[in-house]
Amino acid sequence: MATLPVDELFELEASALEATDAAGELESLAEVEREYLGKKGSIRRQMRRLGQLDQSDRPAFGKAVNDVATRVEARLTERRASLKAAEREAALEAPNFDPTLPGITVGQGALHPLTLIDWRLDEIFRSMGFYVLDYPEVDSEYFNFEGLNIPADHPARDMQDTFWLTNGQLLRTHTSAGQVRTMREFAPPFKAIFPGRVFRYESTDASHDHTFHQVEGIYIDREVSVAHLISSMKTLLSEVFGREVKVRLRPGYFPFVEPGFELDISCLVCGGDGCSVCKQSGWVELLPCGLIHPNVLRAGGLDPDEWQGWAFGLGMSRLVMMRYQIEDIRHLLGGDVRFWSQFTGTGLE
Ligand code: FA5
Repeated sequence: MATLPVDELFELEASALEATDAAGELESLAEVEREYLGKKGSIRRQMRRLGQLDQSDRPAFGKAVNDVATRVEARLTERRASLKAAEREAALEAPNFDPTLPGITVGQGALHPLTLIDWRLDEIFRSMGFYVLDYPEVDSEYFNFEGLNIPADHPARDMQDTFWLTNGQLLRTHTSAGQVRTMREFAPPFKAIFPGRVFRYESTDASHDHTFHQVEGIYIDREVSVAHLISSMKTLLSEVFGREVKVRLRPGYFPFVEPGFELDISCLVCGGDGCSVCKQSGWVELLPCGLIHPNVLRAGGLDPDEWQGWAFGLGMSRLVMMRYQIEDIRHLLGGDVRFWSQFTGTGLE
């Protein structure tokens, strides 16, 4: 070891330790670290001397350099901790720190009213034995129209102006696009709902948006009845509102149901007196429904002589408006957090 050039190494260690102890701030400490232990620092540079040593002396010298680096590193870490502690202490003692000031409050999040109603509907329908399903927003012409007994030249296509994609697919105009899919997926008898966003290429007003939410419901069994359909719809509404609500039933035309109905709700924004939501009529179209057309059952792979079904297409956005007395549908997807932070709860109470 006597032959090794360790004197300079130990001198370096002494000066590194001294500089470490002398550093009065974290910044100057970082400078010391760079100077001695950085890639080009003076301790690391000692390694370059290995090449000038006898082969037999190299391991011992290499170890000595590493030991020095470890000791200096340890002292730097110690010093860094004590400088940080001193910094904290100083900040607490500084005259501009007032520990009695209230902290920064973390705002409480809120669920969107659509989510509240969506969760509530899921709960109601699950309790009645329905599956809750999810189908794609981008769908084919077949599932959105053809399979629902609406061929290309059918005037009913104009009832729902469509956003077409360049690849021939479309943004579904209604959740009914899931009907044929469900029939192909599940063996009857079954009951299912599928909530989701739908899109229509139309201008907006207080009760119409181009993007809105519906919930489709479908029930397939050997025998189903209009009476059961209507009573299920009334149960659904009284569960959501927690009381009986005034509804009216009218005949409605949809190519995929026969007979078809329109179930309207007495407008809860104006109490039935007339407003911009109900177009001064006192009634809001909410829940079209009917018995599934035999052609749709066939498209779903079911024999209409053996199976029957009912379906409904609930305007969920409008239901939310009625439930919370929202006077313009465009608030729902307007993106203003102040709007939905007014709603509280989980929808399940
Ligand atoms: C349909 O979409 C049918 N698929 C419903 C259906 C399903 C009928 C199953 C029979 C059997 P309609 O276009 O009327 O129907 O829309 C259904 C509901 O969605 C309406 O009653 C209304 O509440 C809501 N709705 C329709 N257009 C809009 C819109 N632009 N903005 C907000 N809600 C709308």
